[in-house]
Amino acid sequence: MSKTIELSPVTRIEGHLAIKVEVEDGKVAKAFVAGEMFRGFEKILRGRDPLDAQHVTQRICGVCPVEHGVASVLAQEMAYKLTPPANGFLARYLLQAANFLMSHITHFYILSGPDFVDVAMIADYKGSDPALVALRNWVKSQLASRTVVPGGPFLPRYAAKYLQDADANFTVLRHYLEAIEMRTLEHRMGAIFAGKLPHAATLVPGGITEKVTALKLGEYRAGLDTLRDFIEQSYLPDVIAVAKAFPEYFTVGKGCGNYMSYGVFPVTAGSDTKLFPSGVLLEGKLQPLNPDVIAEDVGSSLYSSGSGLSPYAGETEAAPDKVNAYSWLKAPRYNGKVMEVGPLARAMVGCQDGQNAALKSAVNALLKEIGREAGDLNSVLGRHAARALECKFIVDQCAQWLDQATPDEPTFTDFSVPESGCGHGLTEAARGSLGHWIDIGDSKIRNYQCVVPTTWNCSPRDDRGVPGTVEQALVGLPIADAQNPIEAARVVRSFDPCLACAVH
Ligand code: NFE
Ligand code: MG
Repeated sequence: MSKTIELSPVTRIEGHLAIKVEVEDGKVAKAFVAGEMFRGFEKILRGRDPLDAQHVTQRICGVCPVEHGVASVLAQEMAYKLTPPANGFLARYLLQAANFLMSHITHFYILSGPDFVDVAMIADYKGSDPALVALRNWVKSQLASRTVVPGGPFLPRYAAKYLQDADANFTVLRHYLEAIEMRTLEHRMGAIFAGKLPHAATLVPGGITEKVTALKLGEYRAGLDTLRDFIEQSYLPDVIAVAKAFPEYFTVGKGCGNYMSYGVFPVTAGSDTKLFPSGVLLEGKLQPLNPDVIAEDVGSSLYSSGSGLSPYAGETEAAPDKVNAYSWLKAPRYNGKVMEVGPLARAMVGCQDGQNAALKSAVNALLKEIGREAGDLNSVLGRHAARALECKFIVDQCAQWLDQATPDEPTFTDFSVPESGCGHGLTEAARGSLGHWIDIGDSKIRNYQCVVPTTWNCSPRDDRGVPGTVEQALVGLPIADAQNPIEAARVVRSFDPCLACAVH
């Protein structure tokens, strides 16, 4: 007998995501993933001064504003034929890196962690760690309260198998609390070059308006040392502990199997050699990225026109009553193919021969430690592992950029906005490939289109009826108890969706 399960909104992600799965014989037979909100940033931008774009688009999201700002200034630099000086590039990389680290650590501990950790066990904590004692007392007071959600944000929760060992749970819960402090630190480090965060005030085409001084570089370096310790001594070991405790999550949540990375984090200022290289892995074969074959379908999306258009020609006309459409996300495709983007995609592309040999050996070493094989990476826990490993590589790269920066040298190149021109800015955000496309006429924005990581991953069916990668990852998933569909929540959260971004 078939049964339909609807989750709306899915919690512990960003934004308004609904999933609907049809379960037959205990397994998902069909899945629909929908963004439930229209925002209209692409319409807001039309007719505005191009220099508004990096500020307006950062308001798409409070989680990855920096990456939207970076994508925007890259698009404008292409349109203005402009290259930043070395310090401008390096300060931007350090800012974007701080944002990646903030996003990944928050995702594992705050958003996904409670799917695996037995948070209720804290009520039985008998140790003397002051932070855990305070957490225990607070959870108990919440449980006794009649006026708020009992135990929130930890409880109520799905009945499921969580980490069994009490000490393992207490360890991860202690790190959950530390992760909140790391998040503050990462924002402070980013703000050294952003002026403030979220929403960097300093990003401009041609570089960055904040100065690079010895004091700023030293402050960033001090924060980096704390973060490196947390990543090496807490984050990676905790991901490994979860991976060993839930081996079944290396066999579910398989996405479409095609991976894309626009490439991010040049190893020196302006270099084409990137820590996470660009490329498209299509049916197991690596191809160079060709931005010209990116297009968006709207057959299943709540938009009225412009299916299959390149972003330069893209349109954003809302059609809330459109028949047979079910999502406010468009369906981006690469040469007509569904792509997975994000940390796993960056690892898959980066591990191909000729890309990043150090990343490949680190991925293999991690797989060996967990007792898994390369074929297991396309899974829920493969995504978590890729995210954690990526943090270690980013921290080490940051230390190199700090060495490369020259205090008090210029951070931006002056320019004027041309009367007409167009450009695209392709970068990677924490959740995957992010592109902004700008078309300028009469010195105003004629068209502005964003194609965003979660739009790729959470896309609805395209014009050929092919489901998006999260929809594909849900199909075949065993769901033991329709009242407690934690399996589906774990699959969806492994992609770290941000629906505010996806619908923009
Ligand atoms: Ni709103 Fe974002 C990231 C971007 S995801 S978080 O990372 O771009 O679609
Ligand atoms: Mg768009």
